Amino acid sequence: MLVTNKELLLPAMQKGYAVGAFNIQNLESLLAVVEAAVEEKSPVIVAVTPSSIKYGGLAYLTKIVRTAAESAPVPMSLHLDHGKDFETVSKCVEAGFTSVMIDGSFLKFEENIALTKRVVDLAHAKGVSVEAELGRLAGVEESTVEEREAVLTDPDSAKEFVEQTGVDTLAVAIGTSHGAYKFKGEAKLDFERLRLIRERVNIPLVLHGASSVPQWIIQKAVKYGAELAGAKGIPEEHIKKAISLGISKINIDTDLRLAFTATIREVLSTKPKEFDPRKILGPAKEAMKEVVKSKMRLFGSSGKA
Ligand code: TD3
Ligand code: ZN
Repeated sequence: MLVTNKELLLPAMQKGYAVGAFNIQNLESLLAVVEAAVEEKSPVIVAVTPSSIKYGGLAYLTKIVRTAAESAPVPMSLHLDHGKDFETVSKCVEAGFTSVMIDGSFLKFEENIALTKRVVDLAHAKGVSVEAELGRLAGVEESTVEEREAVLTDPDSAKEFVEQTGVDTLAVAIGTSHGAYKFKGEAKLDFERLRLIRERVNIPLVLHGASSVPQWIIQKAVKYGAELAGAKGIPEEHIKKAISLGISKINIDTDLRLAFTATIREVLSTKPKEFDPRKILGPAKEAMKEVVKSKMRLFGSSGKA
């Protein structure tokens, strides 16, 4: 069934588990996520970014996700991930998304509040949930430790931001980053900061950039020709700790991409005579599905549908 993020995340916050938001771009990735949720009896968030909308088309993606949700025996939402402006958000609300993120994290505090508030007014009028972001996810290459810390979410500002905007969920920055290269040295998250934010804010909190970049997938990809030297993610124990400290929604994209493309590489190089797309993308979808299922078990959402 099709629901909003708020409906998925309030029970998660109360019971202490997290719901995964998995990015999809095409039919195969959608099937992987939905089949995983059904097999795990897990609630799930299907996430679509503006660049995926550009790739797959808003109408196509909305229709396939809503079609899946309407017949699925588990609750699912269709969520816009990293909506950058009011126009993108309103198009998605209009198209039938049940949840939107407005990412004003690059704006000044007051401007982020103003933009988020406009989105909240629009979305709530249509029964759509809103996620906003305060603080920024620093990149690994371009920033020093000091620069990374400077952009993490300030707990007092988070409280003020939530009160002033009326947003449903808040993405916080505690040291994660997007992509396959999150840390040069040891993975480090600011758990004390998360604890302080949780003390001051009583809506579901969201962790972006949460992929673990499993070494076994990297090794498989490299075995079949990928170049991924230095890829490193968030250890699974850190994810568990973040959930215990109050994270209720966890975004995963990179691990799914890695699993999918490592398997495509494997099939193409072990079966050089194969040219049926279904025989190449099918195994890739299965590999992605296994990763989604393992995330659902890690997050504690398995069996919660
Ligand atoms: O919002 N997202 C997914 C889209 C970002 C582009 O990859 C995330 O926070 C996912 O983070 P990760 O760790 O999977 O890159
Ligand atoms: Zn993100």
